[in-house]
Amino acid sequence: MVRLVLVGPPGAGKGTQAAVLSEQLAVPHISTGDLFRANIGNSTPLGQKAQSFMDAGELVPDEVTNEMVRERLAESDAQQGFLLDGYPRNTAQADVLADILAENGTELGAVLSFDVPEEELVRRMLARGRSDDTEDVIRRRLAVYRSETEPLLQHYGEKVITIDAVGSVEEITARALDALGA
Ligand code: B4P
Repeated sequence: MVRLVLVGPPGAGKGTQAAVLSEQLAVPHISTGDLFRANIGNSTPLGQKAQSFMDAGELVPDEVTNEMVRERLAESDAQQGFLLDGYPRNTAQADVLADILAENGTELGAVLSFDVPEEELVRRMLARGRSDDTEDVIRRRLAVYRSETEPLLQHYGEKVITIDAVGSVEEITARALDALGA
């Protein structure tokens, strides 16, 4: 069963690849960034909590994020596997995810790490132009990635599969599927 996490700096193309890979692997694509943006769009209490953190390039507090993911993973479509995009983003979230999975008698299969040089990340995000893609906020998100998220690669150790995520979308999908043996 596919239980996969995508890790990478902001703008690395996690969301882009997750959309394709979830179809190819026939598992739901669960993106915490997309879930937050949908809540913001619908002006829910959760969206109101998340917005100021996202606008500043900071992580949304763990208790908000973890609860949202716990509820999403309890839905029926996630019982046959999942592809998590942008979660966990720090080791505390990774511990909660391990607990959620252990409660269901399962564990993560693999962690796909996206490797992209910083200047390419900044170029992609400035071209995308989302509301949190201004130069100052991008720099903050990159700093938060280095301090909070990158340590996950050490934390997950042998589960990590690193792919070169520079190239066309199709090339990167092929590398990811190849690395996963799919
Ligand atoms: P996310 O929504 O996760 O976004 P991201 O890291 O910026 O982007 P991603 O890597 O998915 O890149 P994409 O495919 O879009 O996070 C946004 C915010 O939400 C965070 O800053 C945080 O505040 C909050 N958040 C989310 N999860 C959280 C958590 N677990 N805990 C706390 N807070 C959380 O690609 C980027 C651009 O590159 C696109 O324009 C794309 O078209 C382009 N692109 C993709 N592949 C390309 C390629 N091969 N070549 C050229 N361009 C490419």
